[in-house]
Amino acid sequence: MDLWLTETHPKNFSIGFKVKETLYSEASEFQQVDIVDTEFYGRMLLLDGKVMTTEKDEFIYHEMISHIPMLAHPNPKQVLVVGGGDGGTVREVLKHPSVERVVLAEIDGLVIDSCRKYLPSIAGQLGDPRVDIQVGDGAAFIQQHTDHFDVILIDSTDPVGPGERLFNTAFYQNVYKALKDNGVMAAQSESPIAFSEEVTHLYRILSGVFPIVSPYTATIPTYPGAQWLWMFAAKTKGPLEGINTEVAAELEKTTLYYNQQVHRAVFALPNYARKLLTKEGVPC
Ligand code: SPD
Repeated sequence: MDLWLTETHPKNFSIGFKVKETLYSEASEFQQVDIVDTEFYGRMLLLDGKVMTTEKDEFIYHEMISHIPMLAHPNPKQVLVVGGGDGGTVREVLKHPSVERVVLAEIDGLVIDSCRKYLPSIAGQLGDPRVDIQVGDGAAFIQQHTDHFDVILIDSTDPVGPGERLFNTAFYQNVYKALKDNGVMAAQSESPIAFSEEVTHLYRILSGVFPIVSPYTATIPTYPGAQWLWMFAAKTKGPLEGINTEVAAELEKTTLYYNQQVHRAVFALPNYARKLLTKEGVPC
């Protein structure tokens, strides 16, 4: 009998995957954690039944959330990843030669442990000596730091469950405070088609905290709505001012999605997405 996994969306649509095998299924203190092997997308991590990452398309999300902000910083040494327990963002951050330390602040230790065991191509760099894993509330961790990080990456779940606490003004005020003066950040910011209200909400919050906010986009086939956004935010410099082209040129020899042409293109947003990035936010 064929076994299909269905992710349902509150707006009454769903995405389906034919399953080969369930590899891991446990309820943690925070959420249901599943890792399944699927016919087309390979192994995937689901939290509370929502797809977080898959072996086949994870490179798009992880390269986008990390390289765009990392290359906008002249010399990123101290990096914080909030969420991101699957390790994909950390793996990409470690490709930058200036990085001395990456803190991974993930609330759910079960996510880290299960990904290390069942998703080694994604989580395989979590044992790197530059990685400092802090299992706990990322919001509380950020609150304890001032003028400390060069780059902060918010690799959260959707704004429900444990991820909800990462979508409010107080949290981003603390992100601002935890960044050094030339610090930059990027946050996963949902889909302009499937999560239009959330996009407007996050853009308003960030614009109230940071002088520079630049959303950018790519397509993630396994996420609801497929077209996805991240928001770059900085204290002093736009995302395309002073890109570290030497590092970018080295990086693009190995990346699967990132290259310098893509880098310039991702800030071009379609009109329906631009309309969400106003005070009122006008969903299509
Ligand atoms: N709807 C899925 C949103 C997931 C965003 N975070 C993914 C984590 C991958 N490291």
